[in-house]
Amino acid sequence: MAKHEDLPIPIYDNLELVYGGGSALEEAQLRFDNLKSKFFEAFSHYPQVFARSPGRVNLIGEHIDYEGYSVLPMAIRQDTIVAIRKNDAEKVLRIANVNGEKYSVCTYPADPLQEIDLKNHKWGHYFICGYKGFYDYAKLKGVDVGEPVGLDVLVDGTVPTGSGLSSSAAFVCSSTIAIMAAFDVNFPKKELAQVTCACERHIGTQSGGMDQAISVMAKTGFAELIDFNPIRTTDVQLPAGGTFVIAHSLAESQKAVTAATNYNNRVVECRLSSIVLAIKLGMDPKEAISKVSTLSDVEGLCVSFAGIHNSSDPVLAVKEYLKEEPYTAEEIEEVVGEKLTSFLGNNAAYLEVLKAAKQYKLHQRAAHVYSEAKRVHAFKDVVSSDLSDEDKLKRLGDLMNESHHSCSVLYECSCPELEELVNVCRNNGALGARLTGAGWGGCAVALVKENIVPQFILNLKECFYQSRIDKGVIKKNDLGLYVFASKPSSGAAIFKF
Ligand code: NG1
Ligand code: MG
Repeated sequence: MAKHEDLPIPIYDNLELVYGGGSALEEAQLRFDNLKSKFFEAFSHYPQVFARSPGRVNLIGEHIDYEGYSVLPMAIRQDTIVAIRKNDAEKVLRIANVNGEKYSVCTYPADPLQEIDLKNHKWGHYFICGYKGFYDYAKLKGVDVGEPVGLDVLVDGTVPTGSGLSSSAAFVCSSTIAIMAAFDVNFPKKELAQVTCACERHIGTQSGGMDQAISVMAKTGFAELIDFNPIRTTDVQLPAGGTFVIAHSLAESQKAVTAATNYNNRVVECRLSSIVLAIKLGMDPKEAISKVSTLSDVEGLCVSFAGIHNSSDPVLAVKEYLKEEPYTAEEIEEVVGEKLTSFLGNNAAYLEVLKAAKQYKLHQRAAHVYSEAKRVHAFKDVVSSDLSDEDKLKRLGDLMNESHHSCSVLYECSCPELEELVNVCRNNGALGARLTGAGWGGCAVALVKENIVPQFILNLKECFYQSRIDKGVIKKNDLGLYVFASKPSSGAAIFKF
């Protein structure tokens, strides 16, 4: 039997298999009906096909996907649906949103080679990421999709934006898959995960592949351990009696806009720490620059380090060889024997980071990555151990707390609102709580015993959200959008009715 990740995206003629039954199904039906009629209003014809792809919550393994390490997310029920139709009349891409007040129509030429205007951020840019990705990939596979044509597109997203739940990946993946379906082609899931990861980088963030992988490959009822290079998934059945509650800190993190000082800055710091560490562990500087790009590339070298220290633990190598005080650019250049701009300069996003950065915290970032990578495997091991469910949940909670501490102190990707929220979760009975996604705002995820979930959510409302409702930050009626329990949901799908 073909493996799940080798299969193409499923094509359905009804909503049940994705949205289940009851009120969730009714809600989905309303969304699709609304998409259809608004599509007709906007473009005077009906959509040809729909694609949906979900957001995700990362349970553990933060900021390590781009360093080549495994992560453990699950898909959530909130998703992005893209309705699409080819339009031969004009070579224009028209991208509209059901929430037209917040997201006005974006138009682009039907040109797969167009560059995205990063200085002028628009929500429609994410569709263009998928558009470019589709054409790149079709070319790579030798699939003839003919001359570019116009596309009419209408988007409906329910993943809260800037919240660490991967609204961006849900949008990029559903766009790529919708375009693919409009051209009547379909590719294996694991290849699509790769394509969508690469094409989302057109938006400027030098991200790893976690979000797209889970959005494309998720299965109902399971979290997934995702390995990279090549992308593989392993189903993880979470212990009974525990529920993940997602809660928004109400600080929005606009990653595409703050990339140079936040997300991409950390990517560069990791790159630099991997090169410096490799050199300290005996690699020739020229070789290190050309061969080492992630901290996982260096892990093997720690085996020779083991000869002296009787341990191949990369965390110990970091302690031994990377000083705790931040490095200046000059200090790194002295170790490497080359200017930072000369070996990172071919990447425009990296250059922006170098311009903005005053110093580089190599020790702290590497210590986070190596310890977080271990926690992911510890999490998986606990799940498959023969401990009681009760003990498993307790251990998983501890690992989540340790992960948060590392993100907050070593990686410095938390913020005051997230710190407050994580503490409120723990003080109200969560077994563990941590920021999820890139951080600097967005959501926390808490592991909570199933039987206390309703009370837990009420307590969060009282202790964290009420003061913000009083100040008018959010509306009382919208609370359900900001704090909710989530079960592992299914991955991307195509609908043809
Ligand atoms: P969010 O913040 O959910 O977009 C980002 C990256 C991931 C991963 C996490 C941190 C993108 C598309 N995704 O997720 O690849 O690095 O941060 O673990 O930038
Ligand atoms: Mg994102």
